[in-house]
Amino acid sequence: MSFPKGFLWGGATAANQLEGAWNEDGKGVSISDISTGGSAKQSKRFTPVFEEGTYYPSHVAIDHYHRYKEDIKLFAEMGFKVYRFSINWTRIYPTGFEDEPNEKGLAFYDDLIDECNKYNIEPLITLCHYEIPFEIVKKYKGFASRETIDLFMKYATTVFERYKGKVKYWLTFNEINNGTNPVGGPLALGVLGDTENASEFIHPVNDDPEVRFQALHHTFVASALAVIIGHQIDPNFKIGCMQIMATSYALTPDPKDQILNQQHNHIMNWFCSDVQCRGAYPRYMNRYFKEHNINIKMLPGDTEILRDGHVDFYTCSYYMSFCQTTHDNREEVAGNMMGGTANPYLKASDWGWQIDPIGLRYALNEIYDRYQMPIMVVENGLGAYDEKGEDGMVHDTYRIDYLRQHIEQMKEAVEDGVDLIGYTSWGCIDLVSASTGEYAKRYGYIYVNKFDDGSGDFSRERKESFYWYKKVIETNGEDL
Ligand code: BGP
Repeated sequence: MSFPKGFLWGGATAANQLEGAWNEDGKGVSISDISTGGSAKQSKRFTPVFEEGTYYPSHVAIDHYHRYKEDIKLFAEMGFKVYRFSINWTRIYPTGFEDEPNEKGLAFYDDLIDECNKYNIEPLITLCHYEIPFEIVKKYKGFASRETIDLFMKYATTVFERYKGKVKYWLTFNEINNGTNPVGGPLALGVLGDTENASEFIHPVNDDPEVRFQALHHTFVASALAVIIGHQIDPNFKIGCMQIMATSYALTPDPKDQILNQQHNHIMNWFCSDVQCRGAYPRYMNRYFKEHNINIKMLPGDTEILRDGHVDFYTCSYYMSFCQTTHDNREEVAGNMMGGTANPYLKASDWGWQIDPIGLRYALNEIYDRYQMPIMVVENGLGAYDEKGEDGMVHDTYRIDYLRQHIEQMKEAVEDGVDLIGYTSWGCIDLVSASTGEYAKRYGYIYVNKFDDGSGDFSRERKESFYWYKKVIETNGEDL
């Protein structure tokens, strides 16, 4: 039982969570730039206008913009075969509306990609990782307006043209299915809710399902057009979708729980990938739209675009699982912008995310049965408080345990016959958390000396997990 030869081992990040330099070299403001850090374990706070004296950790993040060479070198030392990162749309088109791209923004990614290629690290680029230009959000509510498709395509075409021949793997939208829920919609799709009541949540929630699902439709069309045009620009491009996969179980054998769970899975785990992998809306959405009074406006030609623009491979994040129940005695748990009922058989992380390695094997089997496409797990990991030991090193054995158990289950899935082609664990270097906006929730193999009170010199240090992951990659997952 082993991973296939050439398996793509690596790590994943997102521009808005590690680059910093949020307004340097012509960069514009993205939807992620307008949030402060929250307090640990809570959500970050949305600020519709920048507040004097307020600390926004993501604005400096881990200063990767100026330290990328050191970071890529460390990734190479671990033996990375692939590095997943995002291009920040607002470095290329600062407001989204410019006619010409910002050369300085492109120059940064030229250098970053060259640096990866220097070490034979395959770049895997996310086109939009919660980084919609804020001007597009203000003017159009992001993808709620059809106009945003063209703005996105202008950006996607620019980077495809620039990096043809140099980059093979692309993902269109990070965790697109986060748009199905009111809390995730703003970040994933730019559909901000009422900004006047914006103090409590990551972003003002959008609880109008019609707006969200219309925005999702536009995002599907944009994603499919990117696949079509990307393949025209470089036939060797492999362009994938990216979903949050959170395995969901019925809490009890009560058939009512089973049906509820099936319905939850349809909307949360399958709807977006069914459209993106199969190239058409799934039949169960007709009823859902009818019952929720949702009328999706589609233009002639959209059906063909979705059909022709199905993705080449499936990718997902996987951190946790949930249960669903119709019964009252449930204990609610929260995850990354989602929620569900607690599973009594599982333990949770410090942030309450329920840890479920077997749920990953289960999910990979389900995904592969459904699409028969190559799969990559492009996010997975344990957010934890790290403390340095007496020897000055972080001994993150808890992180190693989490990762080992998940990799073991991926191995099982490969043995089950799943075509798993790669694994990029999340936050391979410590960075700013998406849900809390803080440094305290760390995921990395590499410790970054930067803290939520603003102190720290950004220096990088190898954790115990660094050496462990190096060995995992060296042995292609044999020595865990
Ligand atoms: C995913 C996001 C990432 C990342 C990760 C961990 O949903 O794609 O951007 O942040 O979750 O989440 P958090 O940072 O909230 O712990």
